Amino acid sequence: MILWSGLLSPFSAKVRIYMKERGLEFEQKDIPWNREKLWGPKPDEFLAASPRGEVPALVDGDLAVFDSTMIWEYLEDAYPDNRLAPTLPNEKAQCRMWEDKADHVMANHITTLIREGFMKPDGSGDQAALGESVSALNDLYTDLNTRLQGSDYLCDCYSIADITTFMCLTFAQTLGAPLPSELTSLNAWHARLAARPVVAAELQEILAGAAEV
Ligand SMILES: N[C@@H](CCC(=O)N[C@@H](CS)C(=O)NCC(=O)O)C(=O)O
Repeated sequence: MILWSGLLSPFSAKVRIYMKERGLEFEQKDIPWNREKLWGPKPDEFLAASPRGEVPALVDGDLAVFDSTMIWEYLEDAYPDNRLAPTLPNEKAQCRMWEDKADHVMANHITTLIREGFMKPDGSGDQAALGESVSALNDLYTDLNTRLQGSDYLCDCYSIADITTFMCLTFAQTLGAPLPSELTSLNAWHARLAARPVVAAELQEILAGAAEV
């Protein structure tokens, strides 16, 4: 399988971790990112697999799948051993909702932190928008902490919901929305995930890549 990814894309990191945790082998082809041109250049071969021009996209034989969620759902169906998503309907629905909250709510706030903070390090960014996003992320951290009280993971097993949320939370943390220390269940969960060998290796690569942009 070929995985079109971006080293600094949380959506790509989520799929890389997911596939490595499951022992699914793939060739990684990265689309570069820089502050001036953002994502690109994008080769035709990539655009053929990803009609939105977004990473990640997966090519498995004749099939091209775009969007991180569609990718892991496909992989759960096509390669059912050693799953990383619950199968019971209730747990599966909850897992998908936590994943969606990270992908769509947390990620939107991260975009604001990147656009108004990281890209404008001289303080010229929209400070009100930054403040709103940090505050919304803190509310989400509190929800996550409540969910994790008495549980090691967001669902009934280590799952794609944990991986997705972990990646968003880690990006948010480094971009100006740190984890409050009083949210002990959330901090313990974060440390638990960061200690997983696959996750730790991925984080090291991302940090090294981030230092170069
Ligand atoms: N919903 C998509 C979002 C993917 C996405 O937004 N990818 C960004 C990188 S983090 C991208 O490729 N952007 C391309 C561009 O802006 O040109 C997913 O889950 O895969």
